[in-house]
Order: sequence, then structure tokens, then C-alpha cells
Amino acid sequence: MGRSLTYKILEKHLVSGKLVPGGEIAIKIDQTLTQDATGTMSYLQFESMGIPKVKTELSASYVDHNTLQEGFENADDHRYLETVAAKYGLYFSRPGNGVCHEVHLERFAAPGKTLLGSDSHTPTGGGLGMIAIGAGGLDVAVAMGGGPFYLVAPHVVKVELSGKLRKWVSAKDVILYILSVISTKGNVNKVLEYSGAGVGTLGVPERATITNMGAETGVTTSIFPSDNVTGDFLKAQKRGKAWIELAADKDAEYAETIKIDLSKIEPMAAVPHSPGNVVPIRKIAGLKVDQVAIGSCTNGSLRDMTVAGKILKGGTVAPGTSLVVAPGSKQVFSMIAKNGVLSSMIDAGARVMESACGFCIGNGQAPNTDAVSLRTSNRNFEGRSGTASAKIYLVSPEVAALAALRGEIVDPIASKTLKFPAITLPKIFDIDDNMIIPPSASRRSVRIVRGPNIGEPPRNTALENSLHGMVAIKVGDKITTDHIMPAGARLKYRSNVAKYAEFVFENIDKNFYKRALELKNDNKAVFIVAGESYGQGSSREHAALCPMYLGVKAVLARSFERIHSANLINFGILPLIFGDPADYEKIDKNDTLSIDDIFECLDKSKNIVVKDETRHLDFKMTYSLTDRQKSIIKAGGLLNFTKLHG
Ligand code: MIC
Ligand code: SF4
Repeated sequence: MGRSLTYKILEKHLVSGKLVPGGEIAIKIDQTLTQDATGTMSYLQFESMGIPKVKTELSASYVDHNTLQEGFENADDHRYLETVAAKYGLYFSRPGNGVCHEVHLERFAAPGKTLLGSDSHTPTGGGLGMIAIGAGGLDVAVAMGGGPFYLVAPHVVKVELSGKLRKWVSAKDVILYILSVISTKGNVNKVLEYSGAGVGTLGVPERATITNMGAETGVTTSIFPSDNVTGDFLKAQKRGKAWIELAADKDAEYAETIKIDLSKIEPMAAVPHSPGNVVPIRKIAGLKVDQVAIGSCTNGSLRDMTVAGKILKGGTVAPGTSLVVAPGSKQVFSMIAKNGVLSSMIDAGARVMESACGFCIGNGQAPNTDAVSLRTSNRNFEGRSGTASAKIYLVSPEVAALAALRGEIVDPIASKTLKFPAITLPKIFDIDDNMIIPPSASRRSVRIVRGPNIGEPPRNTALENSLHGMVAIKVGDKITTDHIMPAGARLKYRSNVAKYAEFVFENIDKNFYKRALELKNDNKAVFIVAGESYGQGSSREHAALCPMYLGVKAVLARSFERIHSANLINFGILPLIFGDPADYEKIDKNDTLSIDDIFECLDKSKNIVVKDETRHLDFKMTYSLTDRQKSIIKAGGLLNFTKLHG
């Protein structure tokens, strides 16, 4: 039986376990990436492992999230990251050099390699034929130390592309279409593997848009084959040597197949407040738009900026609408500055941000009250933009640029007068890595600089056999990591867990922090009750780390998302699943709960019984934990486990 491309690469990197879908495997990681918001904690954890130098083929540290420097905190983090990279042998991409995923794709990603990144959009690298996975910072720290990455061997879904996209339709519409088919839940432990004649019609940046936003479906990763188009992209980046041809076997077997005729796709949008709420643009045409934002790791490439700039050329941003652009990388920024695209944008009235995450993570450009904001990014969770009442629509750069000029959503397909701007990309890109500091030759003499915002990463205590405590919060379905641990203006406390913890569930229940801390100080366990797909969205381990700091011992949910569940385990928090989903309705905030004989249940893989002493009810809880994960939880998290087991 033939093998999928995914399994070919996994096999080459297999360290332990059997490559059978559903089983636990461990793989060798060739490359790692971190960004500043998850990176400081990851490097603090790496430092605590006492390893002198990273053991990967290549590890890169990017600064792209917290570039708004209000106060000293972010600048302190950047200084720490720069010195820690020099000390431990990493590439350091300086602030201003661009969004980690865009820069990594341009400068480091390579077909056939494995990449682990402390950011959920790491699968962007899949556009270049690599297995690129997002994980918590602690998993990345372990990988930097040479340890393997543990994951569930995925079910591979074949996405067969045929045909060619029409004018005005682009890669963003393809991934939005896929989201409309498979939604944002129920896709855990799957990989989307692209194939078919339609693949060759898409350039690498377009493929990367698709694999990037594949993250929103909840899959482990997405991957494209490595073909001539991949080779041309690498040559354009003057990295032709990194190219190898890679594809699935012709007779490869897949768990499922999704067939897509690219010529049938139409412009799409994800409407508030989930990337899974997808509608065709024609259904919302005419909607008045207050803000348009073009950029992010999904649509910040030279191709995307050029298309947007050409559409804007000669026009003016509509009164009542604000347009902001943020090129994905310094390379893109510099090239559009030289070829005139940037001046078309500026002349049209665009407000230019630096090459960074910026508006995407709510770092600046918060929209007005009740605004309709059209963005080319990948997440439209409530409040993420920085304005609680704003309504975010996720669209392609084409639709975004048109809306900026007209002040309303335009369906380009319906228009008879619009002329699509043809673009040709250069054969060779402008390459200048002067903002990437390579691993230092004088590592040993480097002194790591730690500002006062950088605190020790807290550790959990070993799990106790019985837990007694209270439900401190009950939340609904699809709670995202943005709900649990807000980013935006709060990002600057990422390196200071005690401070950042004050904002856990800030936008859902302002009193959570106080209540949890009181319970903790009273020696009571803190419990969270949640609905389906708890922990959707980002890889931010602070959504587990800060609750752990506040004494959370278990989350009782209907289901969990992959990265968040792994993060809970890494910090010693039990992710328990309601055996009977209806039990979720019976339990409430402030209920007193107790759990006994936890070790015996875990050791014998028996259900864990949660006693609700307030309601005199018993709830049977299941869990999906490997033996290794059980030991990690018992030890009180991965750091303690690694100390115990080396
Ligand atoms: C995001 O898009 O939500 C982030 C910010 O990039 C996160 C990482 C983080 O919270 O630092 C992600 O996607 O993992
Ligand atoms: Fe940055 Fe947004 Fe991409 Fe996250 S999704 S890495 S915040 S640009």
C-alpha cells in the first residue's frame, strides 16, 4: 500500500511508537521557531533544563507580536530574547524583520523537514512541503534540547484540487471554503494533505495561506507536495539547494477525501465571531465597512500586498473607512517600497504599520465601537481586535482592497466593470538577511539580559490523589485561548506569570482571578467547567500556565482542542471529558466538587468520578491520556517529569 506524503516524512523522523493512525508517536524535530509572546517563557524553560546549546538543525527566535512598546516590558523581553539566542546558538530575527511564519517560509522552511513552533500558525511551512506543527512553548523547549515531540499519529485527509481559481478569487477563499465544509471542530489529530492537478496552479505563498489558516480547522497540520513551483520559490529566495521533490505515492490510502474544483470557488468571508462562520461574499455585498486591515501571517506576502496595492492604485480610501496595511516581512516591505506598490497604497490613504502581527493580535488599530472591520487575517474571535463590540470579517486581500475604496463590501464577481490587476512576481526576490542575527561564535561569553518584567516560570506541585475544591467558572462551547488569556494590550505581561494571571478570563468574568486565588490560598482545588472545543485557537501556553498558577487542578469539558489539551497536561492540569455530555448541564459555578483515588483510576484507565457535593450527584469523567501523559500530570507537569526521568 502506498504512503501519504505526511507518513513518508513522519516515518523518516520516527523516534518511537508505531505509525498507525490514533497511536502515540514521537518524532525528531529538525527546526524550531518561537515568537516573542510565547518565546520568553519557552527560553526560560529551556534555560532551566541546563542544556548548553540547542540541539536542532536550526532554531529561530522571532520578535513580531509585542512590538508596541508602551513601557519597558516589551523592550526588556526583546533584549532577553536577543541575548538568550546568542547564548544558546539560535538565529534571532529582530523586531521589524517581520512575522515569524512569513519570514520562516522565505528564509528557512525546507521540504521534507519537521518544524515545531510555539505558535499555532506554524503549519504555514506546510506550503513548502514540510511537516510544521504548532505546540506549547514547553514542547518547543524540549525539542530545542534534542527531545522528540510526542503526538497522535494523524488520520490523513486527502484534499484533491482540480481546476484553476478565477480572477478575483484567491487562496484565502479556498481555505475559507474548506472551513465551511469541515468547520472549526471535530478535526483534532487529522492532517490535511493537498494533491491533484490544481496544486500546480498555486504558488508557494498561496499554498502557505491555505496551510496557515488550516490551523483554524483544528487539524495537527496541513501539507502541500514539493514540486517545481516549490523549487522556483526556493530559487527566488536564493535557496535552491534546499529543494527536493516530494509527493505522496500514487496509490496512497487516506482516511477521507475532499474534492475541490478550484474554478468553482467564489469569494468568501468568515463572519463574526468564528473563522468557521463562512458565507459567500455575494451574500454580504453592500455591508458598510468602517475599517479594512491588510496583512498578517495569512495574507502578508509579496503576492498579496501587490494585488492589494494594484487595486488601490489611483483610488482613495472611502470617507468613513480606515485602511491599514502591514506587510508580512521586511523583504516584502522593501520590495513593495521599491516597485511602487507601497506608494500606490500610501497615495490611496493607507495607514502603514510595521511588519509585525499588529492589528491581528489587537496590538493597535482597535476598531471603533460596533465597527465592521474587514481583515485578511485568520481569527475573528470576539474582542480579539481590542474592541469588544467590533464585528470582524475575514476576507481575501482582493475583497479587502475593494472594500477600502468603496466603503462597503463589494462582490467582484458580480461587477461587470472591475478590471482585475494582473501581477507578475519577480524571478529573484531581494534577499538581505541583515536583520537576522546568526548563531554567535562567542556564545560562552554572552551575558543574558533580564529586565524586571522577566519572572521565573512557576512550577506546579505533584498531583494529589484526592482533590477537593470548587467550580470557579462555568463557560460555554468554543471557548478560545483569547477568552482564557487575552492578548492585545495584556501581551506585555507574558514574561510575568504572576501579573498576567490577573487577566485570566478577564472578558468573561472579571472576578475569576480573585475567586481562584482565594480558593488556592484556602488550599482548595480550582475547577473549570466548559462545553465543546475548549481552548480553540492559539498555542499560547499561558492559557494553561496562568490557570495553573491560580490553582486550577482540572478542567471538566465536553471536548478539548489539541494544543490546549497538550498544554494543560504539560502544566499538570487534568483535562477531563464528561462521559455523558448531558452532565455538563447539571453542574454549576460555585459547586463543591471532590475527586478521590485519582492515581488508581489513571493507572487502571478507569473513569474518574467527580462528586458534586452541592447537588449530590456523581459525574463519570473520561480522558484521553497516554501512559506518558498520565505520568506527566502526576508529576505536576512536564518540567517536573523531565527532572525525574531525564
Ligand atoms: C495568535 O494568533 O493567537 C497568536 C498570538 O499568534 C498565538 C500565539 C500566542 O498567543 O502567543 C498562536 O496562534 O499560537
Ligand atoms: Fe501573528 Fe496574527 Fe499570525 Fe498570530 S495569527 S502569528 S498574531 S499575524
